[in-house]
Amino acid sequence: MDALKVVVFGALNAGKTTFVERLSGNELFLKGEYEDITTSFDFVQIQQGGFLIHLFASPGHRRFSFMWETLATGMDGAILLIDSTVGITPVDFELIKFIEGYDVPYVIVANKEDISRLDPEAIRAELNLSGDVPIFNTSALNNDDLASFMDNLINDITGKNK
Ligand SMILES: Nc1nc2c(ncn2[C@@H]2O[C@H](COP(=O)(O)OP(=O)(O)OP(=O)(O)O)[C@@H](O)[C@H]2O)c(=O)[nH]1
Ligand SMILES: [Mg+2]
Repeated sequence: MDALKVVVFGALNAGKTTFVERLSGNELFLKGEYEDITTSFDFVQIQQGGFLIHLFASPGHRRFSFMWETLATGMDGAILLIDSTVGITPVDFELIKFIEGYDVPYVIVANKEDISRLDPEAIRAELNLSGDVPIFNTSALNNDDLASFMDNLINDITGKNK
């Protein structure tokens, strides 16, 4: 089975660990946290769309941003999680720039829509994203279909969305 590497990025507390946990059925191979803050990274493998996906979640704390590059090495696609309760922050701008430097498909997921919801087109305008970057709203806690975002990303990676 072909393997793909996908990395979830996002600001502190955006819900990255929750997202990968729920997507994988709550069974992370590695959960790198101390007192609920990710201090290393999370890792799990899932099978989807005929691929074995090596799924990583980065630490959100700015102090650990030196690890982004290590995690991004060899990635085939990325997910940027935005905390809808906070809105778009400077770290999101930085992460977009960082991810775009890798020239891989990525999707934006505005999380915690159960508390507040950001308009996808307002996100697109604020982050100055082209029309082909998919932007979704979700709640990692409540949505049982997080796999659909991964499907969308897999299709972008494999060119099926084209
Ligand atoms: N209401 C709500 N809470 C959420 C959602 N997703 C995550 N949370 C909560 O937000 C908090 C942070 O979640 P984490 O998954 O640890 O966030 P993270 O992005 O991995 O945090 P760091 O890795 O430390 O940056 C936890 O209390 C989660 O339960 C959501 O969709 N809705
Ligand atoms: Mg985390």
